Amino acid sequence: MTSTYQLLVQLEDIDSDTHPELLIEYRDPEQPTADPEESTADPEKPAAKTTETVHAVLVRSSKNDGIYDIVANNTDANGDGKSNDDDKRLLLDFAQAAAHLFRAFKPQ
Ligand SMILES: [Ca+2]
Ligand SMILES: [Ca+2]
Repeated sequence: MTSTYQLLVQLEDIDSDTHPELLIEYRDPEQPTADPEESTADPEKPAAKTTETVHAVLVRSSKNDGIYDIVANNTDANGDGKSNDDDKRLLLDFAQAAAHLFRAFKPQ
C-alpha cells in the first residue's frame, strides 16, 4: 500500500509566450519507471528510476499578470468523483499559493 505521495509543481513557460504556466503533477513513487536515457547510457549501471506521473494539470493566467485563473484540463481534485467548480477553485488556490512561493524563494 502506498504511504507516500508526491506533488511536483513547475513554473514554466510551456507555450513560449514569455509568461509562465503552472504544471501540477501527481506522482506515485510506488510505480517507478525506468528513465530510457539513463538505462542506455551504461549497461553495467542499474537503470535510474523516475516516478510515474499519474495525473497532470496545467494552470494559466488569462491576463498574464501572475493571477492564475484558468485550469486547462478537467480534473477531480477533491476526489468526490466529479469535475466541477469546486475542483477548479481548489486548483487555482493551490496554483496561486505556489506562484507566490516561487516568487518568494527565487534567488535575487
Ligand atoms: Ca506561457
Ligand atoms: Ca471533484
